[in-house]
Amino acid sequence: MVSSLISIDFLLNDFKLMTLKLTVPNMACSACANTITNALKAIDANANIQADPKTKLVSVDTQASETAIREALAAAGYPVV
Ligand SMILES: [Cu+2]
Repeated sequence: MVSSLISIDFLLNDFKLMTLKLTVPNMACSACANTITNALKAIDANANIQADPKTKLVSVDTQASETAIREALAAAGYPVV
């Protein structure tokens, strides 16, 4: 039936994971990395986050939009360049 096909397509799109790799120069130590991780978990509790103060890279597997992730980081004091 057409209606069930549409709802399945909607579900697949809704749960699509995206991997973001972002550079966050203000991340100086592991406490910064924890703050970043918590800020992103508040947006997407199921996100898989790796924040490395040495490389300044934050890798996020998330269903949230890149805009939402960037806004959360900026609000936490860690803007993305
Ligand atoms: Cu720090």
